[in-house]
Amino acid sequence: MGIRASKQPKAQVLLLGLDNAGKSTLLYKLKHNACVSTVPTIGFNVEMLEARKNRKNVTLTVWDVGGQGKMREHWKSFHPDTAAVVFVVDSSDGKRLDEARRELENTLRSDQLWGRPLILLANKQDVNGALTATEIKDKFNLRKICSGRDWFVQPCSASTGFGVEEAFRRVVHMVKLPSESGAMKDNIKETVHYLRGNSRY
Ligand SMILES: Nc1nc2c(ncn2[C@@H]2O[C@H](COP(=O)(O)OP(=O)(O)OP(=O)(O)O)[C@@H](O)[C@H]2O)c(=O)[nH]1
Ligand SMILES: [Mg+2]
Repeated sequence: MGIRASKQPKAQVLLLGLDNAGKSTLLYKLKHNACVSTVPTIGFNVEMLEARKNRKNVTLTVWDVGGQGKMREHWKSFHPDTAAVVFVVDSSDGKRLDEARRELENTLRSDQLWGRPLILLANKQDVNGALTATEIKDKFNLRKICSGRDWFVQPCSASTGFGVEEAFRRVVHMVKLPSESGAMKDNIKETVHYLRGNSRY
């Protein structure tokens, strides 16, 4: 079983967004199909999720990195080997949309993320008055800032589960596997070791 699992294609997905956007809630909804109560992430969470792509089993390693200001300087440590970026936005917090857009723009400028697909999640759609996915797409000027890469905007609620399966299916569909995009390191232990050795948290 271990041998078969290690041969399975793997890809790394980076989950980013401002603090309080709902990244960790989403990660645990995907992993356990449960609404887990979270605390702000200092450092990162990581989970491996199984999926089917091109009639094969694949493993997605999803890195959920804390979004507080002091954590954002560490986001770039996670760029190498990322096959897809999922950026989570709190659609109910219109006051922080500009801040979220700026952070997304900074992230997409990274050479290490060149050509990687972006899935933007318009989260917290269960909150009354939340901006729609289309409104967020327009405010972020996604068509412009994502030129040269595949992108998609998915409305969802990590709390209720609305749109979460669709979001995951979209990530699986858009992510390029190492066999499609060149060799990528996929050893989780090595990556954790690298991150611990290169960060201050
Ligand atoms: N109403 C509603 N609340 C949500 C949703 N997703 C997350 N939350 C709440 O938003 C708060 C922050 O969620 P987290 O998942 O911890 O946010 P985060 O993006 O991981 O935040 P950091 O770890 O600080 O970067 C929690 O109180 C969640 O319960 C959602 O879809 N709807
Ligand atoms: Mg978190």
